[in-house]
Amino acid sequence: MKIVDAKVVVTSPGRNFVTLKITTDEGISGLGDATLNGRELSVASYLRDHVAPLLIGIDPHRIEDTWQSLYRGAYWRRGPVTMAAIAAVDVALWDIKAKAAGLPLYQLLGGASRERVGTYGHASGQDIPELFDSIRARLAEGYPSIRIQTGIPGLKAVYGVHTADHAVDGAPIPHQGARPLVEDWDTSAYLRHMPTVFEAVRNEFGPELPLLHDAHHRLTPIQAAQLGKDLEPYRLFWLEDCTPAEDQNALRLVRGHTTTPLAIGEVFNSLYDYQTLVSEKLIDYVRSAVTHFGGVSPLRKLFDFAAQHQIKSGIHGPEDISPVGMAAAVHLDLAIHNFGIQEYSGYTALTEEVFPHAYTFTSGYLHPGEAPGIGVELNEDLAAAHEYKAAYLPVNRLQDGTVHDW
Ligand code: GCO
Ligand code: MG
Repeated sequence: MKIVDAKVVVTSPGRNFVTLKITTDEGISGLGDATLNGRELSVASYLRDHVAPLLIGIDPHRIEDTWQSLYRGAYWRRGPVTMAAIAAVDVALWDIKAKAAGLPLYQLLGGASRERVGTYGHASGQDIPELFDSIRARLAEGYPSIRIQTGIPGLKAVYGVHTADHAVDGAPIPHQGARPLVEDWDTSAYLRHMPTVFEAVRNEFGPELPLLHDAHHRLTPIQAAQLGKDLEPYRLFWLEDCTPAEDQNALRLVRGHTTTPLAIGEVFNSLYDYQTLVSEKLIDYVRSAVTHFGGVSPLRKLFDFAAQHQIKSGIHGPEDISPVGMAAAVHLDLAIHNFGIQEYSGYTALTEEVFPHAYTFTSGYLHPGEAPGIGVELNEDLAAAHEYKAAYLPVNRLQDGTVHDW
């Protein structure tokens, strides 16, 4: 079999998605997700201008060799743009291999290790009553675990909370326009407020509901240690991205002070970003997405490395991973032994129409389905009818105007 075409499709059925479609001389084609929120066209160019020409004529079955040649052959290593592009190639080749074998991808990854994939959904509110309503809505949808985010008294717009500019579940929709939205931040107010939120939620919903929270990279190590300690009575499933993720050493200090489980890694794009974190057991969950980590091949290696240290998976699954990237994630989730949880907040009806898929979401649990490959199609006509729209993620500033991590 030989690759005869590699085409990049950029579409915006509500938000932007970048999809790679690889076609072979035997008529089998594969899809990969290359969406990098707020920087979509850079990945599209990297793929179109630098990667697609290298794919023509090669044997699509040689997944590892292709991955290594794209990674090592560029000389310039890692980075979100490069690794999202390589991820799209890797997933499209796995899709082709599994279709050629007539099997769903999870069978090629070792087969099912469980019956279904547990998820967490997003609940948020400007205040506690609104948060309670949102938690009740997620529970009614069947979610077994829930991430909670709230507004902070005195702040106008906070990450993860429903406002006019955020989706109903609190997932950030990049601001469509020439400049990013500016949000505001006050770490002391946040650190005072969050324990009161968890106390209220535990009082209302009891001790058993698994609760998660995302600090979105905003704390120093000592602040994160304090928050972890303050939240210990409420037994979180995880505290996510408590410090800016690129500083692996910061987690030593946090870990030394708290038993609150820690999750990190949605912005990582290579196994090397996890070397210290995993080998020193500084975290409990690895958060990388197939789409931003170079694909199924390297993410499988990360999970096997993490398993040796009793660390579990928690694949990043926001709405800015397309259904193609989500499907690849669900195949991995079903196959690996050290599965932890899958983030899932669903898609708009139009996105579902652009990407019809075999995976199912039933009462809080995902299953990849039995269609050969990753089980996702691309409706190219509908995709073409919804053109790319320039969009930015917000920028975060302290009240004196200083830029802070968003
Ligand atoms: C999450 C993430 C997302 C990111 C988004 C950025 O835990 O789901 O933090 O909400 O902010 O993916 O594009
Ligand atoms: Mg996050």
